[in-house]
Amino acid sequence: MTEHLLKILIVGDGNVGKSSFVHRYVSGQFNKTYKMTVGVDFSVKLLHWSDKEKVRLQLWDIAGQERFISMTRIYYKGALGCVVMFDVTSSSSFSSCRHWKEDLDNKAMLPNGDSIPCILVANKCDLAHRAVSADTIDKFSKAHGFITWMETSVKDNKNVGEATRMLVQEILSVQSTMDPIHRPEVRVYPHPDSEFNRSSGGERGCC
Ligand SMILES: Nc1nc2c(ncn2[C@@H]2O[C@H](COP(=O)(O)OP(=O)(O)O)[C@@H](O)[C@H]2O)c(=O)[nH]1
Ligand SMILES: [Mg+2]
Repeated sequence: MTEHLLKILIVGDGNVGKSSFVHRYVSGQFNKTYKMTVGVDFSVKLLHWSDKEKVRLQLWDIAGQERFISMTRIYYKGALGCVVMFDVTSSSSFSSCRHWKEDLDNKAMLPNGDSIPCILVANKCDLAHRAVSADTIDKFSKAHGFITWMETSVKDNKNVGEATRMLVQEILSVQSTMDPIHRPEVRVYPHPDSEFNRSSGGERGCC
């Protein structure tokens, strides 16, 4: 059994739904009350990807507030994929995606120097008031090198798993084309801390 350890970043302006997205993906729940992320939050989820592969996702939920942006270089280190998120009812959060993608491409790259796979996520599609058209998002996504874009509603649990799956698929496909010495965190299972993994309860209810 091969186990891939993938660090994935979730970036975007504050209030677009990043923490809710991670919470929904990892625990299946949605909370209406807003709790600002300070700095970075970190979650793990184990996926049984195939008969031969497990994927351990590390999800780094990075605060969108300006005052934390200078710290992102440290957080981006070793990331193999990214979700750039905006709120479809907020045109300013969409405009910021250009900045988030540029910032990402400047600070995070694959061991071979390529930019890391990145998906553009248009969240809160359950809300009636859309500030950005699908056509505009589509053009932006293609022009800025995203693997694709997807509408999500964390509230209604729409496309949360699908968006993540698509990103993981792309990461694994990029990894498989890379020289083995450039593949950062691929381990053979079982490995020495497998006992520890078996007893850590938080990640069991996965997939
Ligand atoms: N209507 C709606 N509200 C959402 C959705 N996702 C998140 N929210 C709400 O948006 C607010 C900000 O969410 P949060 O996850 O804290 O955003 P973050 O600052 O990007 O981490 C919270 O009140 C959430 O309940 C969604 O898909 N639809
Ligand atoms: Mg947050």
